[in-house]
Order: sequence, then structure tokens, then C-alpha cells
Amino acid sequence: MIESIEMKVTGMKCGGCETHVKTQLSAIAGVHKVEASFKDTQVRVAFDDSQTTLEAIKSAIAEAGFHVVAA
Ligand SMILES: [Cu+2]
Repeated sequence: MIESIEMKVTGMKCGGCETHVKTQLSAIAGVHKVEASFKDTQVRVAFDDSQTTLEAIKSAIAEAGFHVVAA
């Protein structure tokens, strides 16, 4: 099933950071769509929950150097 989630993510400071988040998350199998906004400190992800998990997505954001505040 496709899950659509919205997370509050801090640490993004420019369009390059948005791109970084999108690139990292798009590399995960099962991630269909990523939107990131540093202005809104928000990341939206649509993913197939039979292929990946919210935890995997959160840790990919953390590995990219950003912080998931709430999901
Ligand atoms: Cu940046």
C-alpha cells in the first residue's frame, strides 16, 4: 500500500539541501515521490510500505545530516 507522510525536518537551509534530501530518499527502493521545502521545514514522502518503512526513511534523512523533528 502507498503511504503518504509528512514530516517536520530541520537543518535544510537552501534549495541544495532540498535536493540532497530528495536524492537520498529517492534512492530508497519503494519511495515513489519526495517533496522537500526548507522554508516550511517539511518533507513529504509517498512510499510503498511493502518495500520500505518510515524508519528507513527517517534514518536516511538523518544520514543526510538533517533532523526529523516529528512525523
Ligand atoms: Cu543547503
